Amino acid sequence: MITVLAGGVGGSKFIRGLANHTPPSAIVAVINVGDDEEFYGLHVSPDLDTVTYALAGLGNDTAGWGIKDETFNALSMVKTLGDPGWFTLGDKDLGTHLYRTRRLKEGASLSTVTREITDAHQVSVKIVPFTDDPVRTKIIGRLRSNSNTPAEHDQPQLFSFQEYFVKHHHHVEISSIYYEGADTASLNAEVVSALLTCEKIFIAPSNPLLSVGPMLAVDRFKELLKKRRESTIAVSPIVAGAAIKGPLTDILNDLYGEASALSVARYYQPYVGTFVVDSQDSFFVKGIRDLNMNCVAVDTLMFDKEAETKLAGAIFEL
Ligand code: FO1
Repeated sequence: MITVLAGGVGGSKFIRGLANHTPPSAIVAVINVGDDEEFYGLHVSPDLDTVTYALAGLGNDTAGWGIKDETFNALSMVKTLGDPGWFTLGDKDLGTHLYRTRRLKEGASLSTVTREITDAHQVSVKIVPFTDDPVRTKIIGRLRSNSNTPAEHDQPQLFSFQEYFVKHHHHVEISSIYYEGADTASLNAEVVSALLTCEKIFIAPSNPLLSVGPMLAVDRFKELLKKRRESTIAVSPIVAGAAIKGPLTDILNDLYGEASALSVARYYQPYVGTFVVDSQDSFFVKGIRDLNMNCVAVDTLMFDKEAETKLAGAIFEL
């Protein structure tokens, strides 16, 4: 059995590739909940949904989130009624949030509801939230002048993850990231046993600070990962100094002054025994080995399903 730690887009492609190399039921995908937020009174779990839809063959692969061939009739009605509607929820996707919200209100845990949803879609990869407790990524920073909205304040503001990522298109100069709720969150029993008993732990090429950071903010999770460092392999989400998708380049530059595979390796150093960089970054291999990590360079860009499978195969052989 293998455990994969992942967030949204980078995670779902990587997991899909792994499922072509090992029985999907032997994969436990431990997924981020830091992006979860309530919209229109409904609990939305973007990373859990992105991975579920991708593995169920329902995902909108172009956008990287939501359901393909979607309509947005309900959203246009709430906009007519005056709601800003900046978070685009499709009609079929709303069905997921209606179901999840009802079940949570009935007292079911997020992991129970996630299992009901994945069973209904016949997804055999075990997709579990890393915690059933509310851990939420908060961004503290200032709106960049080149964002779509003029800078509102000189002082840093607090944004929810989705305000930062979607409402402001991550045009925010980040001064810090805070994982609200991480100090009191407990891990799922399933997550603890997966981390302790699995053969290997793979960290998908997801955004380390936004997708794995919330998990590392929970002390118990950190402890468990440190115990399994030699069996843990991470794939760099930064290739040739740029993120494949999303705001990681800006975040690393804002927080660490550089955006490179090396800066990601440093972030993972206490938890990861082997770091995989893209072949374009092979000159970092020596510097990363000096961090007491194994390091290999392979083609990590998952531009199509074949590349996804190839990357997963290369990781399995390590
Ligand atoms: N990302 C956007 O950039 N714009 C959106 O309007 C948007 C809506 C949305 C609805 C449901 C969902 O599950 C994800 C959605 N995302 C949207 C992506 C979301 O912001 C994720 O958190 C990111 O993919 C990062 O993981």
